[in-house]
Amino acid sequence: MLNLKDRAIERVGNAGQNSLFGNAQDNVPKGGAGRDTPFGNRGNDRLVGGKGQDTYAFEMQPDAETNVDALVFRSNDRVALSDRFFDLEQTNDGIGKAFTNITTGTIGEDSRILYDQDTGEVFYDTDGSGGDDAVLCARVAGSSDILTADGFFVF
Ligand SMILES: [Ca+2]
Ligand SMILES: [Ca+2]
Ligand SMILES: [Ca+2]
Repeated sequence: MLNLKDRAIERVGNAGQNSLFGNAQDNVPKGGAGRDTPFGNRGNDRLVGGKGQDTYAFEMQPDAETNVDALVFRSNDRVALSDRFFDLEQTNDGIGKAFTNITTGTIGEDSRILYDQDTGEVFYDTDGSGGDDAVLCARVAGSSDILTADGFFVF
């Protein structure tokens, strides 16, 4: 494990499995080869998994101004959502009905994670089709692969 909490510098993993921790600044953790888990922490981070099946962790309070991370996705990468800040249930199908692709689908009462396929934006919506606004959490960059419910899990 590389623990890199101190400064807003680039964090770089090696060929093994790395957990890379950012801090409250805007960080660019880079996993390199291997199955990595970049954690941005607060700040508008750029998370780069690199080669291998990587996991992008959403482990802090969503905030559309101070915590929107760019996820440099490659195919088969996944997103992990902390149950401290995301009120979601793990299902056999990732997060199941809580996931809605708003480019192709309609927001329902169970929708929590909204994905705009055209812009790559990912939002958290605490009440789906209810009146509360969705909060921008991340932008997916680097892959034209389309996110689906089973690309997410809760931890
Ligand atoms: Ca962040
Ligand atoms: Ca950060
Ligand atoms: Ca990697």
